[in-house]
Amino acid sequence: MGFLAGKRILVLGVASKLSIASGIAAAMHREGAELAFTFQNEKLKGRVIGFAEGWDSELVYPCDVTDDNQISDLFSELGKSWDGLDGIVHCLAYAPNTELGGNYVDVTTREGFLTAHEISSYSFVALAQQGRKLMQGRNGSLLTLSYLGAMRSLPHYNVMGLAKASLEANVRYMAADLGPEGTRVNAISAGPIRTLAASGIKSFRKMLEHNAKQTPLRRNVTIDEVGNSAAFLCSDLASGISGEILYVDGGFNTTAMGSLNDLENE
Ligand code: NAD
Ligand code: 0WE
Repeated sequence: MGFLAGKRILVLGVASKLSIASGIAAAMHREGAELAFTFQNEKLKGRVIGFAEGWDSELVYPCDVTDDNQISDLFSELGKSWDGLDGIVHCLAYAPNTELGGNYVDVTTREGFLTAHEISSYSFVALAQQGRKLMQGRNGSLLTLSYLGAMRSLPHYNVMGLAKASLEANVRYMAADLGPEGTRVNAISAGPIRTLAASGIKSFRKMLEHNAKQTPLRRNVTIDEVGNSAAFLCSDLASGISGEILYVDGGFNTTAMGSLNDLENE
């Protein structure tokens, strides 16, 4: 029996087979969880329904997180099929493309800043608020996805770094408030992975190469590795973990100088 047997988990953020949310869903399905999914827009609806079928789920709902009504409708619809919910996986982020390239101080706009924070951070607490009743008293767990750009500056990540910093603080405040009713709240800070969200980013291929070379494990991580850690964090195996940011990055964040191999011509 899998370590998520009997758990009902809602996964937001599946857009393609490369999505981190897809790696998470696959691992959770393997471990016996029952899953439900959302799609951002009509363009993605058919695709998400198809993926859900592959993970034995017919529970697929619209949810653009910029729309309060879609968030509340999501949980009232889900409540018709499930009398309780054990987990919510928040696997989405967005900043306008024009914010993610060039000099941070020059390119950042009020509107881009607000959009990035609304979609990438506010949405996590908004979902917790609306999902709270279904999750109460089940020792459930909320999980979101972050990136090292929350803690350190790096080229082009720009306002998304601020939004991830906000998201990580969100994890700690939500953990403090939901802990007394048994709900845990955590984040995975994943290393860079080629997904749709990464495809439009300038020099992403170069960043992946650099990152692999400077990482203790000398490679980038996969959505399956993030998926396994996510399944663990949402399971009772992680019953003592809340308010935590778990790095799944091959150790990249732990070094100050990953490797000199390139310079020493080893
Ligand atoms: P992805 O493109 O596969 O997923 C991004 C998802 O965000 C899509 O499903 C999209 O529909 C959804 N989304 C965007 N705006 C939305 C909105 N308004 N309402 C609802 N959904 C919306 O890319 P991914 O890399 O799998 O990203 C998932 C998460 O992982 C993000 O939080 C991202 O910041 C994080 N992350 C990614 C990497 C990486 O290198 N790919 C590394 C660390 C963390
Ligand atoms: O969080 C992310 C990416 C999130 C993202 C991606 C896009 C591309 C398309 C948010 N908004 C948008 N908006 C779009 O229009 N990552 C952790 C992946 C990522 O993105 C980077 C990175 C890494 C790593 C951008 C610059 C530098 C590094």
